[in-house]
Amino acid sequence: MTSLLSILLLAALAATGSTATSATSATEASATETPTITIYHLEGRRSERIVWLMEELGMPYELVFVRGSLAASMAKIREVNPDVPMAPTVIIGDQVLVESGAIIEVILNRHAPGKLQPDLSTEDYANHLMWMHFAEGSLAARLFSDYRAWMKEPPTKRSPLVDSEATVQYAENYLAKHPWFGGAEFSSADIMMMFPLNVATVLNLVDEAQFPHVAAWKERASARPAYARMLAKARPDGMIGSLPKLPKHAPAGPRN
Ligand SMILES: N[C@@H](CCC(=O)N[C@@H](CS)C(=O)NCC(=O)O)C(=O)O
Repeated sequence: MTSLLSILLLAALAATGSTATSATSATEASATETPTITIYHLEGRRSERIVWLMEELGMPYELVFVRGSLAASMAKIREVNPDVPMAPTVIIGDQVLVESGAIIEVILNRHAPGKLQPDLSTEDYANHLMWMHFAEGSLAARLFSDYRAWMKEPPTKRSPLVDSEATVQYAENYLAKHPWFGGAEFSSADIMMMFPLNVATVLNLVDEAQFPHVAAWKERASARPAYARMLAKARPDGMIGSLPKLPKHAPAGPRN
């Protein structure tokens, strides 16, 4: 991942020299007493998840990044999190946290009980939690390891192991039967899944046309007003410093 970000940062460095730190807050205030939540952000990256979450909840937050420069935004992250400078880095009160899924769970469980998670007793809850973890633990992990390998050497056949296509197919199969990754209702699992499912198609790890339910879900999720507010605040100039698309992914078909 470090070398990936180096590529990404180099691309960003070549792109622009704008330097404005943006601070923003959602329109509605949280009912509960919540410490200041500060999101250290890289445009177009996983820190969008926390911005989207806060916009869905209508809770206030501070957003820190340098518009148009991933390198300068990363320098801001390093100031508060020199050991593992990653986006998102979030400061809640005086606690510095990484891992988007854990950050989301802390915010929901402490400050927004009953919101964006199915009830604990339901089958949907177990699916929701599985997708919360699948997003990083299996999907993003497979996508970025295939990306690295296939950039070096274009694949000629599928791996017998669970690969990018298998992980996206698993999401497709679930969405064929459920509207959201939390089952019946939109939940924070949908927020977690958007980044890697965009990576999968934008970087050409899989063919978009093979996954119509994923495509329809992306449209539904990105039509939410909170998603549009997130984009306006967290990606004001669109995507910057993108990694190059893979020239070729593994051919579809059986994995053996
Ligand atoms: N599993 C972490 C991944 C965080 C992560 O790798 N973020 C990327 C940007 S999308 C990053 O900051 N990479 C910097 C690096 O790996 O050096 C999460 O979900 O928050």
